[in-house]
Amino acid sequence: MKIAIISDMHIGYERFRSDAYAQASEALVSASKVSDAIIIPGDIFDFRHPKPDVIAEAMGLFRELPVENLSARVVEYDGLRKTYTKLPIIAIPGTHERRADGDTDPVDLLTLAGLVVNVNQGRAIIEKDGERVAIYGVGGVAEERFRETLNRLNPTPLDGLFNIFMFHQSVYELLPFSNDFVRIEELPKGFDLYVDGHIHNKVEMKCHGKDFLIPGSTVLTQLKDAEQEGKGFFVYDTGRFTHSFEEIKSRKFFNVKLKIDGKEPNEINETMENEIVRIKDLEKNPIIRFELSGDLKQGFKNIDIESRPHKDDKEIIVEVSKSRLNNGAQKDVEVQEGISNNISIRDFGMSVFISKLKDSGYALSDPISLFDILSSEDKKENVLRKAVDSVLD
Ligand SMILES: [Mn+2]
Repeated sequence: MKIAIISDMHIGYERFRSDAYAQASEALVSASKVSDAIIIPGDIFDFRHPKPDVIAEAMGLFRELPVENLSARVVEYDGLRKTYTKLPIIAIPGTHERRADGDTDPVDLLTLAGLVVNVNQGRAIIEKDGERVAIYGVGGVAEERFRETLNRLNPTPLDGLFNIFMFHQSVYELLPFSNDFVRIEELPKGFDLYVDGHIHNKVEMKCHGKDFLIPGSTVLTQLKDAEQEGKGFFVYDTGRFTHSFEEIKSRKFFNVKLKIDGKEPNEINETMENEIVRIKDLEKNPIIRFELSGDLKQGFKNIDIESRPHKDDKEIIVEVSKSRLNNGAQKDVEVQEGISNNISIRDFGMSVFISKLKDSGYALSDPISLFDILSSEDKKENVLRKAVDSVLD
């Protein structure tokens, strides 16, 4: 059986809304043409409370998929919710969709609409031509709860069929930052394939001697080195135990590191302009991030470096990071370390937030929701009101 693995589509992602939609669509449509089933390890949506137009966008994508080639069928289901389709599109909620236990998350909505099968804390068996594949899923939970969740659920493979374990967490080997992150050897044994979401770049590793695959997001979200790779999805062949990566058309990202030692702002501005022109020759509509480091020439200020060079050109997106400049912007060693450890700013901020909460002896059942509320771009008074509500909840 050929199984496509598509992850972290982040439909509704505000910064690159049309990219998120177009690239999710391309991945789903291409996957449905070349595979017998599709599995999705989380973050279909960018929010746990997507607006109706975002839900409609996602529903439209699944509703209009060319499913004729998706020839496997769901033949058994044992999970938290009912299921309303036999089509082999199997998903779990990710951290962006996670809600309190028992509450309806957006993946439940897609499930109710008969568009996907939610295997959060449960299992589906799909079948094609007599071959059976079992997919056991654990939706994203707060990192510090993942071990206890595994202990409680005790996922075990079934005899005589191909078993996939699908989850949505950080793993310590990739982000050696918090002991809350599960280690690969702690994942349940005996499965034939391990599939993880959450991490937004492509990863191919081994777990208990079997393939451990993370396809990465289909949309750019983090503007860091690893996201310069092409986006896409895996297709795993359960008969041959092999996989391939199918690239999709995606807006390309260029992370340009500039050492600016002893230069004046004018020279740097000119260098950035030239670089933008060079990249535009290579790639239409690029996203370019300049990462500046070092010291400016004595007597000059960081503020005179253009924050948005080439700003009249609406086809490109340019971001200038000055946080590694030595003078001017205040350096925060911890943040620098977090970034160089290849953790997303959001994950890093969240770990700091959770460790500060712990230090203060404040036990919250769902610190991640509070973090998301506090870091949302809503009006300040709304943020405060929601934060207070959530703490008193
Ligand atoms: Mn994600």
